[in-house]
Amino acid sequence: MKPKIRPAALSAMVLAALGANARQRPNIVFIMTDDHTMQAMSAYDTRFTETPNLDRIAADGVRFTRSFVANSLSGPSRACMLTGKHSHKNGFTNNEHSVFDGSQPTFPKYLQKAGYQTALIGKWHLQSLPTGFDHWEILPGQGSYYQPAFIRQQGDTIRREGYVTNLITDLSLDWLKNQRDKEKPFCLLIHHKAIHRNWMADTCHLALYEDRTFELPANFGDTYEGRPAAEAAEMRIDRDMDLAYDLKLEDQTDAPLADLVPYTMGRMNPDQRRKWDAVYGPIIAEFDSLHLEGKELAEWKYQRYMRDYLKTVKSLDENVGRVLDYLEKEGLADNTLVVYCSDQGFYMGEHGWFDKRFMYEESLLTPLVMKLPEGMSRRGDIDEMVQNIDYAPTFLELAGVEVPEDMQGESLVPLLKGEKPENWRDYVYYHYYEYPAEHAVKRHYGVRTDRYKLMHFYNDIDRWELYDLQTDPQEMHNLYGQPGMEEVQAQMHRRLDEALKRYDDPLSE
Ligand SMILES: [Ca+2]
Repeated sequence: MKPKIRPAALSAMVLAALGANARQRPNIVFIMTDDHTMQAMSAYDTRFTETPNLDRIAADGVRFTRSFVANSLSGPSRACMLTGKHSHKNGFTNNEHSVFDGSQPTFPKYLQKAGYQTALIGKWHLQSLPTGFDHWEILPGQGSYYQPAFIRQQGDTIRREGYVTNLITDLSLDWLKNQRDKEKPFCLLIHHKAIHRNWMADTCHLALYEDRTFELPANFGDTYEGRPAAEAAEMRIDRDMDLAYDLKLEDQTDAPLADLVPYTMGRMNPDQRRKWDAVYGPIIAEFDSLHLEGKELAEWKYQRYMRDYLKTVKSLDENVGRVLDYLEKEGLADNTLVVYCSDQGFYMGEHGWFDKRFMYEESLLTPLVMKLPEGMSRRGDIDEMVQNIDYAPTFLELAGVEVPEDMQGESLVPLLKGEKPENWRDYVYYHYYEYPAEHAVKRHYGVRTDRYKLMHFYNDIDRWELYDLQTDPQEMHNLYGQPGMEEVQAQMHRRLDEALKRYDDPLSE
């Protein structure tokens, strides 16, 4: 005989259970920026700038000291995060030709199915439109710093007045305050356009750092000996950084990328333009009077690059602070996981470069700090090797959703609870595909262990590189094939073979 429960009582019980559940499950605020590197975040590196708000997240929570990406490029990195899978599995290998297959499972879809409300504001950069979100508003492609266009869920594209980092934050706060269903746990992705090239600051930060001179990295004058793929890359500050487009010297009309200037500077309104000219007018005049060449020109460009980049970071830091303040004020902070990361690291003059793509440390690493919800006791540094394919399984486990077998990342929840898991991964696997393309970084893959890194550049080149990160952290000395390295080299090859098989990369066939 079936137990007799009156329908009204039953629904009250179900609602009570759901309500309790909804209160317990933590919210997720996943803040990501573009091309923000550890060297420019004071929780990691205090040489160049202060990022007090980003550092608040780490101070109240955890800082990952060895946080890596699987493919150091915008779209591919985002696809790895959404799916918890390496590029060859999620299909988005490069920005030039890939289109994200939005019908595949992603963490927002799993969370949505589990009763979370999901939203995405800002940069998306995956060619197809977002799926798995209750609400979204995205920048087309890379987006613009001033008066950016946004594609809205209802299908139209509108141009919003203002500076992109402020606007993405305004829209995110508006969703939190006015649009979400407050009965449900939520997962909000705040994905910024900043600090992507061409590093245009908000008008209130234009004068920052103009009196600062930044120390050059020790390997700024790298000559790429023993590293032909590094030599072939076109991302040198002295040769490839564009005076007009990158450094905003608008009178340099014969610079290679000068024709792009109207698409960036041309978007400013008269008030923004006036403030801009007040700062950059004298800089242009100074440059024209100096007639710099060679080393002096390279170093002048480096200083301009550093200043513009760091000004753009400042606005980002302040806007992240607004979100943290809101969560605290509304009593949401205690039960919310706040994640801050970038889609990859970036070169700040190391090897003479800007940009990313390579498996060398500066762009293989990415900042990752988290403020933890109630019940997670870990604080301080987490030194285990983690990767951006780990975010999806982490969010799922936190939400009480079973992590699907085919996700390749590892949930970070045990680390966040303060456990010391045995058998944590002892290498990360990396694979970069976008070649031939801008910046001419050749295709390569490899593994990085605690101490060593093995990389293979392929396609129109066949070269191996091996580094001892303990004795050569700047990766200047390729030890591949060097006497005395036989054992390490053989060991690293075994590791790489194991990684290719483990992650089922077609290269393993
Ligand atoms: Ca990026």
